[in-house]
Amino acid sequence: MSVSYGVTDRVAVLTVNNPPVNALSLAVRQGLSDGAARAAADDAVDAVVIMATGRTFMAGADIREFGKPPVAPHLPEVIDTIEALEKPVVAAIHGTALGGGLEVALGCHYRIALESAKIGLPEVKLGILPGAGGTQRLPRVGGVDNALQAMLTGRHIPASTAATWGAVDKVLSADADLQAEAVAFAKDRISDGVRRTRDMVLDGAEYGAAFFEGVRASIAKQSRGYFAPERIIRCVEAAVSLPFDDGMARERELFAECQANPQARALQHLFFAERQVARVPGVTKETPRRDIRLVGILGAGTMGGGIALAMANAGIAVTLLDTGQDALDRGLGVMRGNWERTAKKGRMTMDDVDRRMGLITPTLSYDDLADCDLIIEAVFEKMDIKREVFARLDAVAKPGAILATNTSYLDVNDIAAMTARPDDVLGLHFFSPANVMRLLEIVRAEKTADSVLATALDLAKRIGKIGVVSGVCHGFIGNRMLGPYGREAMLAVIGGTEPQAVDKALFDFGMPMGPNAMSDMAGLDVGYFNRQSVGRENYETSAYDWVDRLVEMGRKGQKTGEGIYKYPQDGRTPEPDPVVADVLDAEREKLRIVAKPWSAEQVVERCMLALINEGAKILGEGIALRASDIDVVYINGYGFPPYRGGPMHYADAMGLPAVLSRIKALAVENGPRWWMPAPLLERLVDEGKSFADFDRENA
Ligand code: T1G
Repeated sequence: MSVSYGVTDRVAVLTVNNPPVNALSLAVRQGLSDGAARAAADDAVDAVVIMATGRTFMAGADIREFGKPPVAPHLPEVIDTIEALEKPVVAAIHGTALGGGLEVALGCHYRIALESAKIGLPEVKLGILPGAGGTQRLPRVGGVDNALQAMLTGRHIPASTAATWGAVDKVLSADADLQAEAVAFAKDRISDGVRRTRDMVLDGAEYGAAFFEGVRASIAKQSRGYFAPERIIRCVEAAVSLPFDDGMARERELFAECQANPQARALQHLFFAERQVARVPGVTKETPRRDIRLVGILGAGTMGGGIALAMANAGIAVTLLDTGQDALDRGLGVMRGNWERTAKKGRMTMDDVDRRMGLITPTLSYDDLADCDLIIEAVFEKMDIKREVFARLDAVAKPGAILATNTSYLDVNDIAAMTARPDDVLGLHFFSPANVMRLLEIVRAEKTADSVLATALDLAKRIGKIGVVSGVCHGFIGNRMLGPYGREAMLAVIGGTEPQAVDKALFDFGMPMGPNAMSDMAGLDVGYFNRQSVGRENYETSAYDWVDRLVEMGRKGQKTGEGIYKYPQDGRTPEPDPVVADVLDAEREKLRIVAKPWSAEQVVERCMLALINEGAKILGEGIALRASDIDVVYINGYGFPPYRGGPMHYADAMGLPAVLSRIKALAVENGPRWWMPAPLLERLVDEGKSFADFDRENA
């Protein structure tokens, strides 16, 4: 039974039961519609409560129904039925009332919530907008500004905040008996009668064109390239200027526009992709997990400090080891400074800062790691240093302790072999800043035990990260794909395209910044040493020799104030530098290259096809479990525009036959060395399949 009907003290209680999140499936919509009609006709009923069992009030429409023909009763009509009741209807909210779930609550005449509850309209994250009256009702009960912020960010709003808005009428203690409170509240409303949101008049006078232009300007940066935010604003413009039913009609038009846009499919693909990553062969609910109470971190520098921040933010105690007191003090100072800045923004208190600092125990001695359940090394990226560190860790760590390397590239099997416990070793590749970036590549070595992997997957969730499992190869998933992408960008430059033109092409595609600016930010010397370690025969020297010249001139990027760009303004804003143009001219002369700038389309095509082809190789080699995992890596670790779904979804949207045909053409134009099509790509095209098909068949 998706919606039960019971009567308590002349109050009908409609209870939704559709685990895991009480999504508004067809059965739930039908149950709510029938329950409302039954309550209307029931003479033993004077008021109605709508609530849900399990962990949350309805968390929205059933996303799994998207893409299928909609089936009546449609949610807007169900909500209209509820709102039209002549008996007061109270929504009793716990957990997260999101999307269509909140829209049901807004169609009720009153709303009460546990203080632990949250409300939200996160449809924008799915490339759509609230399509069951949320854009018309939330502005009416919660205020236009609040409603716009809620819908444009998709954030979850605590019940206490929603109450200040007027969107929630009463907030109960987290341990209150929600049903009993709701029944009592509903009885008290009988004398008040119904209060229909649709009848609330919005004074549009203060929300004129200038107001909405200000809203558009305020979101321009974070909504760059997105389709739905503009449509949400237009819905609210309708809410303040049209009668309710006309506003609803406008909402329906704009909802349909969003649903028809490829961004909706891309973002809905991403929603499920980010939940698929936790499905890993050999890991089930029954797989034993190890208790992680105390984490040891080697290295108090940028990475080690960031990882320590991430752990302490999740309430996990840390023993932070470095080789020198100065390094330790510096690291602790950076951590305290980070938290104090957060406190200054009002997102935590100074007591929180002290509590978090209290979780960090600095030390200079390996012996102090003896009680750690997990030890993560974030020391210099040199294999001989890693080997020495792991040999020492193996000697001090307790039995059953997990030993993890934060290496970005190096062979985790090789590192594990330095210990007598290879089954307790894996890679935990954090992305800098480690306390901010959501992606965590969990590198499964040949001997990594299932329990170790299961523990790492749970830990990722516990510290608010998305843990994607990778096999062992040079650069794992993300950095391995970054190679060909960067190669093509650098070939565009040496080929005659200005660095800023290359960067603009990819920025306009939706990347957060271009590869030249990104290289300057990471430090040109990082790539320089990496190329030195792999050897000239193993990379496209013509793409990088000009960059190496810059490094040898001491131009290492932002950290030296100049690299591919110069940074005279503020050390961060890139400006073209004629010195670099001269270096490029000299290199072109050496290579006998006649400068011929690439168009923006050529830059995007070659960088994307290189990315996709490498991704297909990674997938075909079993380094990545799914194409959608690769999408999750690239969106959460490298800023690939979410509204394009990730490189592999983007390839599916282009069509793999077209992708393969262009890669073959590039192989003819540029030689096969870098443009050999991935075998999996050729196989899928032969079989008429997509990367999504591959995932479905290998789920
Ligand atoms: N529909 C279908 N399945 C859903 C779902 C949904 N709305 N939300 C979650 N699931 C599944 C999810 O795939 C996973 O499945 C399981 O539930 C647990 O989710 C008309 C059109 C509610 C905050 O965008 O934000 O309403 O992997 O791992 O971390 O205007 O789920 O176990 O098989 O995320 O505790 C708007 C989306 C829809 C909310 C819980 N609503 N969900 O987080 O668990 S559009 C949303 C979430 C809409 C209306 C429009 C989160 C959560 P599996 P989980 P969680």
